Amino acid sequence: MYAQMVDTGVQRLRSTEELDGDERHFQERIDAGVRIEPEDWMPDSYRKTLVRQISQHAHSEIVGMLPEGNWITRAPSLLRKATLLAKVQDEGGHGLYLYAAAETLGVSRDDLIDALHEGKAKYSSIFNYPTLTWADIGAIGWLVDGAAIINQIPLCRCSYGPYGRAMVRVCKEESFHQRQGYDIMTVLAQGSAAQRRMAQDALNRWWWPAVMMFGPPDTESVHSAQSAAWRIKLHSNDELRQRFIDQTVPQADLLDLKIPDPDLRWNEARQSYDIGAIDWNEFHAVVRGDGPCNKERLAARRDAWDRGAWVRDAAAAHAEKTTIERKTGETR
Ligand code: BYC
Repeated sequence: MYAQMVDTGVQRLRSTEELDGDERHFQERIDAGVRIEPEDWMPDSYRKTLVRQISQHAHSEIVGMLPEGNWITRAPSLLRKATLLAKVQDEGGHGLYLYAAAETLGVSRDDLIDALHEGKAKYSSIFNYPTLTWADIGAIGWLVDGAAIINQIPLCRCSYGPYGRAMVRVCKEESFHQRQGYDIMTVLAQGSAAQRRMAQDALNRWWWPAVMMFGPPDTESVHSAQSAAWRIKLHSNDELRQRFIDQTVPQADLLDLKIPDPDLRWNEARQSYDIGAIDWNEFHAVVRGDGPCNKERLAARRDAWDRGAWVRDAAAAHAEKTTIERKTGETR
């Protein structure tokens, strides 16, 4: 089973009329568009749902540093290297805002990170694919950050204050990331025949995983109904996926690259693109841990954690020393 590893306690969606007391008052506040803040009363299942989603999101940001980090030493110019370094650093920052937002719900960052390292927590399927060429860095910025923006702009207006506020800054940075990716693709697409082939190959490999990033189809999305009622989700997985496709196909046309889907067609009646069948078996396999790079990604995260132990120890010792100095007025 690929879903509900975390039991959020939601059995079925109940209407406002079926709720009473605190729960009813809570739902009425949500329905009125009032933001929920950490000190407000909230149902335990709302808290658990947010911890699940925000921590998965945080893990995705820091695991997402790995495929791109792989190219920092091999970026083709100093400018590209500096830009990629800044982007990867931004993703680390996004992870930090999100872990901090999760902590406002009463969980500890150490516990969340342990769950990631023990393979109990999910992170986005997209980061289990390899970055084989420089064009993959362009494709990630263009497609993956492009998809992230479409998913995250509505989250800026979600019902939980700290999550929504974190998303405002994240989205601004993601739009810079998307542009740097599209710029890499533009240069390659206008370059030599070998560079054009490289750009097309990256699009071929990243297109379907990016389409899958939005999660299972609405008919199989176990959390959507309750998360929509709580205004954690403002649009369904399929709605956002369609928005991504409609936005991205013209961008591929502009690059004169071909989306790897023989069934892709403009649907005049719907004013949207129709696409071919998505291979959900591949999605489920990647989420289960059987993607091309799942093991490598977790091993890299555990290794980074172990090798960073001295930094955490030094920071803790420094904090302890300055607290004592502040209390006693003595310099040690
Ligand atoms: N990969 O009922 P559903 C980034 C799981 S960071 C893995 O629809 P929900 C970036 C889902 O967790 C991108 N698992 O769930 C970073 C659930 O399993 P559990 C990350 C997935 O939560 C660096 C089950 O499938 N963005 O962009 O209502 C560099 C059923 O799904 C995936 C976020 O995290 C997936 N793709 O909706 C560049 C955004 N999809 O928990 C870029 C915040 C679904 O029951 N998250 N699952 O075990 C969300 O918006 C929602 O959580 C989702 C899923 C739309 C992803």
